[in-house]
Parts: sequence; C-alpha cells; structure tokens
Amino acid sequence: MPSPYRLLCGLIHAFPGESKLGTDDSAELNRFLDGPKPGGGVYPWGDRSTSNTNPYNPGEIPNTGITRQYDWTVTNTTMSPDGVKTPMIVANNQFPGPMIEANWGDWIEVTVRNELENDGTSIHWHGFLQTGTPWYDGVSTVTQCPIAPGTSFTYRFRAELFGTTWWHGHHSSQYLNGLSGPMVIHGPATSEWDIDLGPVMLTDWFHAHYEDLLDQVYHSSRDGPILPPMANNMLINGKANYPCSKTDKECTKNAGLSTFKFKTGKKHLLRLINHSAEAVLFFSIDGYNMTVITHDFVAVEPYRTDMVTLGVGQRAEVIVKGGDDATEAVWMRLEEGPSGLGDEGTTGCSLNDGVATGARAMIFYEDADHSVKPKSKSHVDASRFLYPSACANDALDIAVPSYKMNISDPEVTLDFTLSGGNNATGEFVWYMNNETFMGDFNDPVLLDAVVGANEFPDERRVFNMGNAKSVRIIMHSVGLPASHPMHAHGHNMHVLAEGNGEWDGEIVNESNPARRDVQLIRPNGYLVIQLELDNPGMWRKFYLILLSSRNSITDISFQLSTATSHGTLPKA
Ligand SMILES: [Cu+2]
Repeated sequence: MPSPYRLLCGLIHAFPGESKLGTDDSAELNRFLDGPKPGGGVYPWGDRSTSNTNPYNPGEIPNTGITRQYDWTVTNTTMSPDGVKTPMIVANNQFPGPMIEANWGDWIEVTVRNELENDGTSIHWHGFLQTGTPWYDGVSTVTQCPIAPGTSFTYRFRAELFGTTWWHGHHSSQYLNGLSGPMVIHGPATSEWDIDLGPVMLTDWFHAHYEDLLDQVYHSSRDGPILPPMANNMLINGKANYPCSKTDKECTKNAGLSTFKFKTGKKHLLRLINHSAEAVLFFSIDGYNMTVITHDFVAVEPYRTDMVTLGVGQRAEVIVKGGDDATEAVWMRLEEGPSGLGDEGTTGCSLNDGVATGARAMIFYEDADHSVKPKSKSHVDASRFLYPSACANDALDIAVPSYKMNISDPEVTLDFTLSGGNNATGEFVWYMNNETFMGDFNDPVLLDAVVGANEFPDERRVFNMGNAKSVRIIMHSVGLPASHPMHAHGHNMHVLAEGNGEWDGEIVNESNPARRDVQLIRPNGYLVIQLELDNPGMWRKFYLILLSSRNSITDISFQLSTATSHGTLPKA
C-alpha cells in the first residue's frame, strides 16, 4: 500500500530537475575557488603537496578561515531522469543534487530545510573526518535525530581532506530516490590536468519509492525465495534512456544522455563517484587509458588503467589525455554486467532486471557533430564483469598513497563474521557476529555518550575503544555470494589485506598500506583494516550497503561499531 503522502505530495517536474551536470551548460571547474591564500603564493594551500603534509593533523592543513555557505530545501517530487516517472527526494529540486565546492582547509556550512511531507531527513558528508564536529556527521540515530518535517538544521564542518566525494541522505534509504550530490574540495594533486570536467556521478537506478524497495527486501525472504529488488537502469550524471516498452509506468522515450566535451591534446580530469544503492560499477572510455590519481579522499601515485572499478561510495579522480582528431566522438561507458543471481560463469556482481546493465554518455571533441552518436566500440571484454573475480577492488598494491604512513601493531584487534539471514519475524537482515544494528531516532548514541553514558543496549552495537590508539578489524564474509562495500566514518582506513577465503596474516605494502574510506570485501572473502583512533566521537563503521541495508539505518541496517575513539568528546 502506498503511504498517503506519496499520493498527496508532489510537484511534477519533467526531466532531470535543474542540475546542469552532464549537459553542454555544465561549467568546467577552476583549479581552486577564490578566497584567502594564507601561505601566499599561487594556491590557497600554499606550498603544501600531496606528500609533504599530514592531512590527518588539523594543525598542518591550510587555515583559510573562510566558510562556504549553502542553503538547501529537501522535498518530495517526481522526476524522470531516464524518461520513467519516478518518486524522488531531492535538494533544491536538483538531481543529481547541488554540488558543494570548497578549497582545502575551508569550512562548509549547509542549512538543510526539511520540507518533506511526512518523513525526517539527515545528510551525511561522506569521507569528511569531522574532527571536533562529530554531531555534524549526519547519521540519524547515531549522531543526530532526524531533521523533522518543517524544521531545519545547519551543518558546519571543515574540509580537512581534499579531492572528490559526495553527500547523501543518511536517514533510512532516501538517497536511493535522488538525495545525493557531488562535493569537490580543491587541493594539491599527484598529477596535473588542463581541463576539470567536474563530477561524473555513476549509479544504478530504481523506478520505485525507497520504502517500497525496503519492503521488498524485508518481505521477499519471509514470503518466499529471496528476490530482492533489481535495479531498473544505470545513470551517468543523472541521465540515461529507457526502453518504454519495458515498463507500465509513465515513460518518455529518449530522455537523453549526458555529454562531455574533450579538447584535442588536453588532459581532462573526471571525478568519478559511485552513488549507487548496490552496484559494483565498471567505468571506461572506448579506446582510452585513464591515469588514476586518487582513491576516495587519498591522493595516490598516478597509475594507468583501461577500466576503473568502484564499489558503492568509492571515488576515483582520473586524467584522460585527449587524442588529436577534433571531430572524434566516443562513448563513455558504465557497466555492471549481468545480474548476480545466475549460474557461475554467466553471473555478475550486482542485481539488475536485465533491461539495462549499463549506461553510456557521449564525449565530443571540439569539432565533432553533436547530432551524431559516437560509433566507438568498447575495449573491455564482458568477461571482466563476471562473478566472482570482478566483484572486488583492484589489487591493493596498485595504488600507493602519496602521503606515506606506516602502521604499527594495533592495541586492539576485533574479529567479525558478516552474514545475512532471516530474523525471528522472518525479515531479511544482515549480521555481524550474528548481531544486527537497531537505532532509535529519538535517542542518537552520540548524544547519550556526550551526557556520559558508558552502557548501551546490545542492539546499538557500540564498541567502546576507550583509550586505545589503534584498532585492527578482521572481517570475514560468509554465506551470501556478494561483495560488500565496507565504509568507515570519521577516519580513513589502512587497508592491510583482502582476498578470498582466510587471511594468511600477510600485510600488503606494510610500510605504506593502501588507504581509503570504502573498501569492497569479496564474496566469501576477508578484509583486514586498521584505524588510528585519533578522532573522539561516535562513528558509524562498517555497514553493508548491499541489498537490504542500502545504507539504511532503520531496523535493517547493519553496523559494527560506533566506536568511541580515545580521548574526550568535544563539547557541543
Ligand atoms: Cu560516509
């Protein structure tokens, strides 16, 4: 049964809202924003480089003293990003949502006005450390109460790290209906470019309200065989076409594809962001190699590849060198491969209904005819999208963090087994060590901690790290044959090892291990990470975004710890 507000609400908007991303009007980004340059010189970050400054030390990052302010209104609406009329939840009527842009060291302030008809909301700023501002992490039930309808909440936090990230609704699974957008923090880089083409938002896409998708997740397993929701389409910068014969919903043909402009001989920066509900994504440009310069918010030594793999929440900045034919047009491709419920050898890593297992965007050089679609062919063999080998990030030693950090033995080691199954009432939930997270919208655990609580109900899954300075976490995934994006709030993770089966104790690049804020754990595989506990707060850790959880924090969400880092919580 649709809930009443879905029938009552809804300004009708035609095509993809008011975002310019992926259109010919999309502006190229400057190398940095106007503003203070505290160190003098050309850049707001002075002579800091990716390798000479510890970004995890607030005393070392640029003190620009400037605040970038944003004012958003969140509403229910209806849009048709791929031509199919879909219930949406958006900020400022835009999908993809408004871009936040700042320089390294700036403060960011966002007032969020909740004008949803009948739903709370909150916004998470993915990848930000929130040092000293843990209450602005945006996770309802953990760091705040939901913002009630008709009220507003102002987030204020510092751009301690630089690069490309995204913001998204973190109240239940609202972001699946469009409540997400890109964030660009200008800073130094390990390789330079000529033209910054800005964010490339990549996602799977569902033509249903998020609550209906969640219902399907819970109840499918109770009433019969597990048949979770299948993605209907894929979008690049919020755009794709859809074959209208495949849906009984209101549908307009040829809704339109995203376009990008290349210039001959120039180096183009693309800021890739996977904002999917569930999909492991494969990104390529026909006939081109890409130079990868970041993994999430971590600058890495540049490396070349012909395809980038991104789990949900992961980002990569890539530089693509333009060719010399000014009339060329080529396809940019997003693929997720076949749906992940088939037989081994023909099955993929993600779930889709088979109608659209990929999306394309058009890249035109300066003299190319925009009315003619590219004719290029993919250089990526479809075997590279298959389970199980494709359902993993690239090898850990491929990306070496530019700012070197070695690790020492941890003070605490935790071991978790990840699984999924039906709970006592038959609902499908994810488990860590056979426990699942349940939050209370009226009682966020950070608030409890600030007023002095040391004890939490078991189902809050709070692991108090006391005064420990570091923790190693060993995870095993068992049972369901799927990979899971594991994400830590408030910290970057040292990724020590990942693979199939059991960990043999070996650490990859021990003197400077891979570092990022999301890492895929393979189907039936292991993942070993380590955190420096230098950031007091209540941090949501290691939830599965896959399938049922979909980043939801209600009774299906799955949370390892909201670890209280050592030290004293900052006072509100
Ligand atoms: Cu996050």
